[in-house]
Amino acid sequence: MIFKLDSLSPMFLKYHPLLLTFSLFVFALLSAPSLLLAETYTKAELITYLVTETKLPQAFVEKHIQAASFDGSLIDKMNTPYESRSYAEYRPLFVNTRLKIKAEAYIKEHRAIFDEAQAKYGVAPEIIAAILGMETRFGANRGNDKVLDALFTLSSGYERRANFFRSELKDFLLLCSEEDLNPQAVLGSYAGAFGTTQFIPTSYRAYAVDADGDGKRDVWNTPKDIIFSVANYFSRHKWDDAKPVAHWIAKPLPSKLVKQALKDETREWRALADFTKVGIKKPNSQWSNDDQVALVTRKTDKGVRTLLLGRNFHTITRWNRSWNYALAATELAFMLGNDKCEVGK
Ligand SMILES: [Ca+2]
Repeated sequence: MIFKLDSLSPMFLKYHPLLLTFSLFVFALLSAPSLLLAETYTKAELITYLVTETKLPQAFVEKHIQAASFDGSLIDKMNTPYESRSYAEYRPLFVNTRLKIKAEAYIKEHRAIFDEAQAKYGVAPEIIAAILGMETRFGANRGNDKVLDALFTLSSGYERRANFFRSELKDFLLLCSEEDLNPQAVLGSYAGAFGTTQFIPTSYRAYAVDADGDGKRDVWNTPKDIIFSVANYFSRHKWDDAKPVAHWIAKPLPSKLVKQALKDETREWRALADFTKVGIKKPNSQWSNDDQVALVTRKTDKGVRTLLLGRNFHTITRWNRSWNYALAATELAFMLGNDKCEVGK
């Protein structure tokens, strides 16, 4: 259900919209006749673009794009995501006993698969289960919007990210062709994510795994494909089971290094030892002096607090860029018994 972003760099996001529009305009001039000012194209132009980019048969692209409907309510949903809530509001949606019980049952039911995935990819069952629980409650809530309509709508009417979603639409048609799916029949979230894993098309094409070897990467109903696909994604984004994720710390003493680190947020990583030298205490024995860490401050219901982040936190934000999401996933994994995921109070 939750929107993922893994193909745009943070720098891209920092561009001012005007600058972005301008650079797209320049790019459009340089690469004419392809269309780039997304909000202005017609279905016919979109079909031409998609046929050129995908090399799929014109008839296939035309049939499905002509059937795609624009749904303005999806754009409203994009503009009010769960992730923009405060952590105090967001946390209880996922860090709760109900989801913990579901996750424990899911791990128990698929214990052998989880163990195999951990041996192969080095990703613990608790973090995979936390992700699947948060995404879809283990497949119970995979979304009821047509992915085709969602991606068509966002690629033509969600100005801020239109080009991103048009590229996802391209990959969606490709994956439907590759996996022999009817594009008009695939349901998912309002942001075009689908399956128990809620992959967007580019992530599916890059990271989904056919773990049971039946020739299909079934992220909807095959537990082994689902669990291995998440494990593969985390492994490819450098998850390390041996390392902690994040921990609340006492407000650090002001120092040049801390000021710089907070200014950089996660853009520069430093050894924990650099911070312990200026008075920051190691949260617990899960952390080592040579861990690569970053500091962030966040507004919480307990005021502005400082969070020590490890590289694993960054890995979760590659799955979903929301820090609310990443912190809740970490807390849920801790509730499931993964001591590396302790974030403190
Ligand atoms: Ca399979």
